[in-house]
Amino acid sequence: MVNRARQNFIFHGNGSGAFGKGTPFGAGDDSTIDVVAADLDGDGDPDLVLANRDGGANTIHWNDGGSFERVSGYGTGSDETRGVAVGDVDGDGALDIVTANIGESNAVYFGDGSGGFDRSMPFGRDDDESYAVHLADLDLDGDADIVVANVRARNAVYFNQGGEPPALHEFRFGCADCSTYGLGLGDLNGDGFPDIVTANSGAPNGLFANVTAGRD
Ligand SMILES: [Ca+2]
Ligand SMILES: [Ca+2]
Ligand SMILES: [Ca+2]
Ligand SMILES: [Ca+2]
Repeated sequence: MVNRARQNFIFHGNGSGAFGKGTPFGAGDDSTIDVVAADLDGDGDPDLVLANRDGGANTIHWNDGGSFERVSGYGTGSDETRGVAVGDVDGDGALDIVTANIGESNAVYFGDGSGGFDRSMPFGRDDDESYAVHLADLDLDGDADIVVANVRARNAVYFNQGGEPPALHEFRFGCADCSTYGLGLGDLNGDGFPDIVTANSGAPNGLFANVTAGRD
């Protein structure tokens, strides 16, 4: 559980639906707004990737036998990240981090598989305020595509065109004056292609059936 301007916690399940007393991690005043658990250094245990707001740098908390005290920063510090996703965007077998930002362009941080993230790539429009990001292979061509939720602008899918770094083809969807703060992806109509659900503020939520996949 991540908290804004308060301590984050891990609640360990006992396997039967109960969760014990939380174990704190991170600084007491972290303004964390999103977290993903994924094994970024390939040592077999999940690490924690945090998006921090209010001027805080984003952080990776490395799993050392259940302790998460070893921390690395990523991002620019002024990106004001609101959402984070993890997946293999460039298809090299190593997990990458994708951030949805409101202070700068969105970005992909390419992992080297052992915990390094030396290469990065901005994407999207400078003036988009992006609040959530998810990855899925929307066109079923074998690579991860990126879905971004925007506030006061249309949302966007970035179809992965391959290459190193990968070329991303932008496809906008949703209404221009809507504010989408959350996304869900899943195959809602059972045709095999992932569909998109948007959580909107001040407007009805949206369901976008995937009919563009495979057309470009
Ligand atoms: Ca790990
Ligand atoms: Ca990768
Ligand atoms: Ca794809
Ligand atoms: Ca579908």
